Amino acid sequence: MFYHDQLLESTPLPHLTELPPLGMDAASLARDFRHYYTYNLGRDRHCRSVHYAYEALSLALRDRLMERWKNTRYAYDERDCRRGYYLSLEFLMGRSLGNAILNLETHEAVRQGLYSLGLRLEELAEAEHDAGLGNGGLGRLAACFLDSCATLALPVQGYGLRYEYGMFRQKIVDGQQVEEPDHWLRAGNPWEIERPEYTQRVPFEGRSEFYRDHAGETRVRWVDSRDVLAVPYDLPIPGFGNGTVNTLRLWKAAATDEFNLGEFNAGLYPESVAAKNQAEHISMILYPNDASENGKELRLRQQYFLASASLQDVLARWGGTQGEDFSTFADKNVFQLNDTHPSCCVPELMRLLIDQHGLGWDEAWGITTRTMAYTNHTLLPEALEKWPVRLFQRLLPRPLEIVYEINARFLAEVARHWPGDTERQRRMSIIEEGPEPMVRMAFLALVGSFSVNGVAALHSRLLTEGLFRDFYELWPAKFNNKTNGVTPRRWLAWCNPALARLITDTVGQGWVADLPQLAGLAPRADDPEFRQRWRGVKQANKERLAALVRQECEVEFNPQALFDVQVKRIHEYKRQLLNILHVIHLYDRLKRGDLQGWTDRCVLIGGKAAPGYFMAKTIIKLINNVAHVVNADPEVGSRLRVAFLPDYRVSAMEIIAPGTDLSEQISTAGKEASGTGNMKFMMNGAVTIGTLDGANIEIREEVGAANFFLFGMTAEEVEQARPSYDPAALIAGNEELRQVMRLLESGHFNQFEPGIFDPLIASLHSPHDPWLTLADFASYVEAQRQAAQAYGDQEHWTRMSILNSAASGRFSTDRTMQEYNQEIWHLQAVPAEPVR
Ligand code: 26Q
Repeated sequence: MFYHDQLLESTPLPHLTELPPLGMDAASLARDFRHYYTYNLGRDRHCRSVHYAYEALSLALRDRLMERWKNTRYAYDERDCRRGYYLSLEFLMGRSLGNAILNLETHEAVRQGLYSLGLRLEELAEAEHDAGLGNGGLGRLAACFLDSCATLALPVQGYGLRYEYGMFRQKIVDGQQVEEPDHWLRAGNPWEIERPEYTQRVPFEGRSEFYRDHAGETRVRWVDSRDVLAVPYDLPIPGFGNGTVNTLRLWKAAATDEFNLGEFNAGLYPESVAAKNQAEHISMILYPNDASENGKELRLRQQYFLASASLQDVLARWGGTQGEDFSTFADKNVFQLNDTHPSCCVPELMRLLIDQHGLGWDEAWGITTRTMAYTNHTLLPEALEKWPVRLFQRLLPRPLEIVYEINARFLAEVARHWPGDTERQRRMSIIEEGPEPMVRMAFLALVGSFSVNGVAALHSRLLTEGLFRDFYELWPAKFNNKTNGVTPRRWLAWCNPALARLITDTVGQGWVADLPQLAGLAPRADDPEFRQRWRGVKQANKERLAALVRQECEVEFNPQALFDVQVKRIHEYKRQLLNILHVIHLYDRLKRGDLQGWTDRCVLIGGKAAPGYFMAKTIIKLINNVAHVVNADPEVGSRLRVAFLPDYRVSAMEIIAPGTDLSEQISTAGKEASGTGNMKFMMNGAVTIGTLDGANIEIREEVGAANFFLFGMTAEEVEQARPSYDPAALIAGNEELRQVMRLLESGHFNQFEPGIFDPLIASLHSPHDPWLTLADFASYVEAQRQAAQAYGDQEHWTRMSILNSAASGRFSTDRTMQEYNQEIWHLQAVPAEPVR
C-alpha cells in the first residue's frame, strides 16, 4: 500500500480541474513569477541567488505547459489514436527553459515581464544545469526527435531512464581529462512531475517454472525473482507554437517494500539497506561509453529495466480501455528502438503477452513483430552489443528462454530459405557459439522488428552490404534509410537569435516549422548589402564564442580570424588526431616563415573521452600540449591560436555553432554513421571541411560541391587501400608530413613529459592503423589550404556561408520524423485544442 493508493471517498466534480487559461502577457508572467518566488520558494528581495529566479520563472512557465499538456492527453485519448513510443537509454535534453519559451512563442512577454522585475532572461537561462542524460549523437538525436514529433502533433511518447548522475563533467588538469560526477538533480528539477501512481514492478534473477492454470493449460511463470520498482517522472515536451505538449517518461529505480520489511524484521537491518541500495543503483548513473561497455551487469539491468517498465506501462494503459483483448494492439501501438540498447523489448513483450496475458506464441509473435522497429547507429564491430549468455541466464532467466525459442524458430526459417547452409545458420544465429556463448543484440532486434533503418544514406547501404547482408537477402523489405536531422528550434531559432531575425526579415517566419523555406535565402547571397548584414551577425556570434573560449580556456581568439571548430566525442575514427597534425603543420609553416597565402586561424577542439579509453585521453593531452606550445610562441603571435574547450555539452554547442566558420567533419569514410553536429554547423552558416562519410555526403549534395571542402578517400577506397596501407611510404613521400612527424617525435610538445605521446606516434606509423589516419593527410592539408584561401575573400566566404544555411532545409528533424511516420509508424497527427 502506497500513500497514493488511498482513494478519495467521493468522485470529484468535473470542474475540480477546470480553470481559466493562464495569461501569456508580461504582467501575468511577472505576477506568477512573484507568486512562486515568494510563496512557493519562500525567497525575498534579500536572496541574490540567480537559481531561485530561474526556478520561479520555470514554474510560472511550467503552469502554461501544464494546461496544454492535459489538453494534448485528452485529445489523444478521445481520438483513441495509434501511438508511437521512442525507447532510448539516452535523452540528451540540455536546458528546458529557453526551449519552453521559444515553443510557447512567449519570448517577448517573458523578457518584458522580467524587465519589470529588474531581471535579465539570459542570466536566468544560464543558471539551468544541462540535463546531460546522454553521451552524444544518439542521445541528442532522441531529444531532437521528441521536439519534432510534438511540433508535428504526432502522438509519440519518449521512454527513458532518470539517471541520478548524467554525463560526467570534464575538467582539464595539466592538459588531461579529469572526470567529475554530474549530480544534476541536486538543486531539484522544476521540469519533472513525479507520478508514483503509475509505478511498475520489474523482476530480476530467480527462475522460471511450469504450472497448470485454471483451465488446465500448461504455462510458465517467473518465480523467486528479486523485483525492483520503476517510478515514472514525466517531462513536458512542447511543440512549436501548436499547443501540443507530449511526454517524456523517465523511470527511477526504487526498492520494493519487501526490501524494507523482510530482512529488517529478521534483524538484518544493514543487509536490508544494502539490498535496497542495489535496487536503486539501476538508475544511478549513465554509462559514459559511447561504444559498448562490455559485459557490465548493471548496464544489462538498466536495459531490461527500461524495456520492462515501459512495456508494462503501455500494456496497463491498454488494459484500462481494452481489457484482455489484444486483437488490435498492433494497429494502435508502435515502438521505435534507439539502437539495440532497449532490444530486451523483443523478448519482454513476448513474455508479458504470453505469461501475463495468456496469449499463444504465434499471436504474441505477430504482435511483437508488427510493433517493433529498430534503428542502427553504428557499423563499428566493437560497438555491437553482445551479452554473455551466462549473465543473461542469471539476471533474466525467463527472457532468455524466450530468446532461445525465438532463435530456434528463426533458424528453422533460415534453414528453409537456404537448405543445408549450416554456415549461414551459424553466422545468423542470435546466439553466438564459442567458449563463452553470447546473445547478439542487433540480431535479436532485427529478427523481432518489422523495420530496420540506418541513419544516413551511405550508412544504410553499408548495413545491407556488410553487417546485415544475410538478413537483407532474407528480408529485403525490412530495410530502409532515415537520414538524421536536428531541430531548427533549438539549433537555429533559439541559439542564434540574431541570425534568426535576419532570416525572418528576409524569408518570413515560416522557416521555424518548415525549414526548406530557408532556400529563399539563396538568391540573396548575391546581394552585397545582405552579405554585409549576414557577416555582421556572424561577427557578433564569433565574439560571443571568443568570450566563452577566453573564460573557459584562457586563450584569446581574434574574431577576424577563421574559426575552425571540431566538437564531438573523442574517438580515433573521428580523427581529431588528423586535425591536430594539420595544426602542427600550420605551426611548422609559421616557424619556417612560410606565410604564402596565410590566413589567421583559431582552432577549437572539444569533446569528452570515455573514462577507460586510453588513446582518446592521450589525444586530448596532445591537443592541450600543442595548444600550449603554439599559444605561447611569440613567433606565432595571433596568426594561429589553438584551444581545447573543456566540458563540451548541449549548452556549449548553442554558443559554438553560431560562431563557427569552418566545421570539421573528418572521420575515416565509412565509419561515422551520420553525424548531426555537421548539420547544426551548416544551419548556422558554417562551411564544412569533410570526408565522404555519413550525412556529409548528403550535405554536400544539398549545398553543392563548390560550397564544401571535400578531401580524402571514399568508403570503398578505404577498404581497398587497407591491405596495402603503408604509412612509412606516405611519410617518406610528403615533405610536410615528414616535418610534422619530426616535430611530434622530437618531443617538441612534451619536453618535460618524455614518451607520453609514443602510443599515438606508434598508431600513426602502424600499417594496421584501422583509421588510416595518414592516408588522407595530403588531401586534408590541400582542402585546408583552399578553405584558408576562400576565407581570405570575405565576400566569397560569406556567399558560401549563406548558401550553406539556405541549403540546410533537409536536415530538420521535422523532415526525419515525417519520413519515420510515413514509412514506419503511420500515425495520424492530432492537433491539440488551442488554449484560449
Ligand atoms: C552500449 C552498451 C553499453 C554501454 C554503452 C553503450 C553505448 C552507448 C551510447 C553505445 C553507443 C552509444 C552511442 C552511439 C552514438 O551516439 N552513435 C552516433 O549516433 C548518431 C545519431 O544517429 C550518429 O549521427 C553518429 O554518427 C553515431 O556515431
